[in-house]
Amino acid sequence: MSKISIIMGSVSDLETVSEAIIVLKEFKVDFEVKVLSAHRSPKELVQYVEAVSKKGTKVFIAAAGGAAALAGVVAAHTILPVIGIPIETSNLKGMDSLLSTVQMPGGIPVASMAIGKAGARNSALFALEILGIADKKIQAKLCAYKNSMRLKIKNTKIKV
Ligand code: RP5
Repeated sequence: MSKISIIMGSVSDLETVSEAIIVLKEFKVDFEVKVLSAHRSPKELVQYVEAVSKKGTKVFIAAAGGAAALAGVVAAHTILPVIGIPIETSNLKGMDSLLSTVQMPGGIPVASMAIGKAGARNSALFALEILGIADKKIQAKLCAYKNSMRLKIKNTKIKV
């Protein structure tokens, strides 16, 4: 069973979610990806969340845009951590997705990331940080990842 379950509200979210998938592949951590919608396939969504919560999933990543209920509905049906990716939208630039994801009522937490691709990348890293608490190999890879970013900045030369 995959440790990370990624759910997106529509296949149109895949371009953004791919940023998370790239990171998880780089870290060689098992994950699975599903398209399930809080509004369009609510029964199937709940069945899936309940089933994988029992089978060994440790963290959910939920990506949705617009009136983005997905992460919140997932969180309502599990006690596992849920990380939300607010998808950038054409009408409101993802502010709709962000507010729908982040403004959860007390008692049902969702860890909302930033809007769009940066949020997707961070969702994977945040999931890895959660798994890393009990996995020294993941922690070591996270340290190497941060160090490579640090060196890239440190070694950046600009001509003025
Ligand atoms: C949301 O509605 C999805 O997560 C997607 O971001 C948005 C638009 O979906 P499509 O109309 O592209 O399928 O539920």
